[in-house]
Amino acid sequence: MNETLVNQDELLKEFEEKIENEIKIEPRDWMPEEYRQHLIRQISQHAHSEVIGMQPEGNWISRAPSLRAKKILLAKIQDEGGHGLYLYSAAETLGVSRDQFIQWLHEGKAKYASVFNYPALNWADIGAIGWLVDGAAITNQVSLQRTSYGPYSRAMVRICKEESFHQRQGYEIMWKMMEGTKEQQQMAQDALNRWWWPALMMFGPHDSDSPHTSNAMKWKIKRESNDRLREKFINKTIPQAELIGLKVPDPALVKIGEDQYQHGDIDWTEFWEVIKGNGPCNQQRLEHHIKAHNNGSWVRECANEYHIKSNK
Ligand code: BYC
Repeated sequence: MNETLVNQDELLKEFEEKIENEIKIEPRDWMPEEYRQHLIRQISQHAHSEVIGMQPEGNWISRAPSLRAKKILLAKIQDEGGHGLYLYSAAETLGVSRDQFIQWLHEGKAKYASVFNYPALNWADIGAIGWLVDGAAITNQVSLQRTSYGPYSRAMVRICKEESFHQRQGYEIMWKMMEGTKEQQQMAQDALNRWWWPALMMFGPHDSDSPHTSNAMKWKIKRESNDRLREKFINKTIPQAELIGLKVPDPALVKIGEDQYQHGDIDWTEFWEVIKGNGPCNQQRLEHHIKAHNNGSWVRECANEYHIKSNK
């Protein structure tokens, strides 16, 4: 038998044993090309989501209702930028440069979470984003802390610590509004009505329609499926809504056990349309990112120049 083939078989066996035994795969370890490509796609999309996700909230920094609220929102958005950096760094260990990732984003070849293509219309939306969008993200990310690729897993551990604060600040905004005037209560309910379904869509299509789940579970990149995570999120969020007097906008929702719910149909046509670029804010989000990236070119040039000079 051909010597390289034998060697490939041995390397694959070693890789599979590591996965089986919960040993992390590290950047210099041998890995199947499909595993590497899978990670490049998922981690870079995750990084793009963090950075594009700064836009709907960034829009409200200058209009926050108090200095306290402004400081909290600023810190949260800054954290999201940091999450993007951890994730781009993790993705770069797979042999693709940051410039390439950004280029794929700008060319529309890389995705980012569909939820960020919806507008943040008023202050209650900032509450709903923190509570629901960060709440959905953390449900997924807690599970991803056990992902098989070392740099991704370590980035997730750091991100989760910050994300739980984000979820709480969003819930606090909703809670305060529910203690306020009738109008404020209506704003909070309206924000929940608009963000509930896009938040459920963050977990991706049903398992039966998810082309990547099978490999992701086999290689332990994902530790729980899209539907399982969505279920977990729903089960913990509905009691939180009820506690402050909000009603989840799902007429088909059924309680099937202690903190266990079955949800109504998700509008998958809307999901795929948003992913294809036809959501309310897709064009705006991408154009803004391109503009900000181009405006920042002088910073990158200066940093490179400094780096070259300081290494001479
Ligand atoms: N949005 O086979 P599937 C944050 C795509 S930011 C867009 O199930 P997979 C925050 C999917 O990519 C944190 N696209 O895929 C920041 C695939 O298309 P491609 C956000 C989606 O990868 C600022 C196709 O549909 N979290 O917290 O097994 C402010 C088939 O899907 C979506 C992450 O990014 C979607 N929702 O599972 C506030 C989590 N869903 O790639 C908050 C990291 C599916 O073949 N990512 N697609 O062209 C993941 O965990 C997984 O990639 C997903 C999808 C669960 C999203």
